[in-house]
Amino acid sequence: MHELTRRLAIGLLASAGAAWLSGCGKGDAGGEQGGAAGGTSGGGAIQVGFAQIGAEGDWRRANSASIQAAADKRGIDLIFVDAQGKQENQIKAIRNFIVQGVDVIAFSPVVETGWEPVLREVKDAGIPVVLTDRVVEVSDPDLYVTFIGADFVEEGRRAAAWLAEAAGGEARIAELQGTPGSAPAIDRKKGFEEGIAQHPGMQVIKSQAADFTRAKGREVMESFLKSPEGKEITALYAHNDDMAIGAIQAIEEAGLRPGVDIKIVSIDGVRAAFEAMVAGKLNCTVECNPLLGPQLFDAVEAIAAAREVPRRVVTEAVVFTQATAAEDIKTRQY
Ligand code: GYE
Repeated sequence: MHELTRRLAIGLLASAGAAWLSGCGKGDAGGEQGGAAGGTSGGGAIQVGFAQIGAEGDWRRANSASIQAAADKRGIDLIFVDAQGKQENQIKAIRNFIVQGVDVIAFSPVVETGWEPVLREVKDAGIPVVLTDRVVEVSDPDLYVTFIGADFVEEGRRAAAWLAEAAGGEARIAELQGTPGSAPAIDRKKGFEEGIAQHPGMQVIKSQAADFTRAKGREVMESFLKSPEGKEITALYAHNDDMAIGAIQAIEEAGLRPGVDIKIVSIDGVRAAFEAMVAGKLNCTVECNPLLGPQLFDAVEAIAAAREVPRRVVTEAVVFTQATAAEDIKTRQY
């Protein structure tokens, strides 16, 4: 067991994290096989394995850049894996991190379910887990230390509240959902439905997954517009900006004016959304901050120093509209 692992072990035993070490020690699972990677971390730097979902859009790219920059700045030895949108790749990466004997494993789970077996292996190896951006659904709360990310249900509620106000409580809505089974798709749908439930004149008449990408957003919106109900659509709610931007193209191709004939609200607050608002094509975006690197490594460093870590760190949701977009864009960081 190298120095940091030992400190971690002592720290965790002294805190609520003791459960991780109840099985075999970390050294048993990965110590000997850790090879060069284990040695690096033994030199003093904290070694973190991060399994990213992929690079599906602007939000995700900003999120990855933030994590890599924060690791660099703090001298964290980061092993960053891009799982290309596949849960099986994330699970593979996590298993490799166990073999490498990293100090902390962090990841953004592509979907909510199906993590219990691999997280048990991580727990048995005595490695603490930090979730960023998306949460997992597990029966054992000790399978991760903390979850850092936004309240997606609240984002959905805010999108609904903005639309209800802007549309005077009357709208025939098309919804573009995120990746099926992902926390943001499930929760943003739920929050939005809650929000419009108070307005009988607001109804979702079309709803389909478009995987958080521009290409899919465009394709699905095109099919919505061509469907029998297409002409009735007065508003679009997209679970992220990228899908809204793809949909804007489909709306223009159909000879309609996005932002005017169809009011559009989406979530993320990426630069391209502000550009679309300045151009009058997107009406509103609810910010979901992807710059989670500093908070992730605050948690990692606290775990390594055996300090208390909050179970949940929530990032704020701010609503931005066309009214201030030209000013706001000047200070956007992503
Ligand atoms: O909204 C979307 C990305 O999990 C909050 O994932 C994240 C979402 C984000 O693909 O753009």
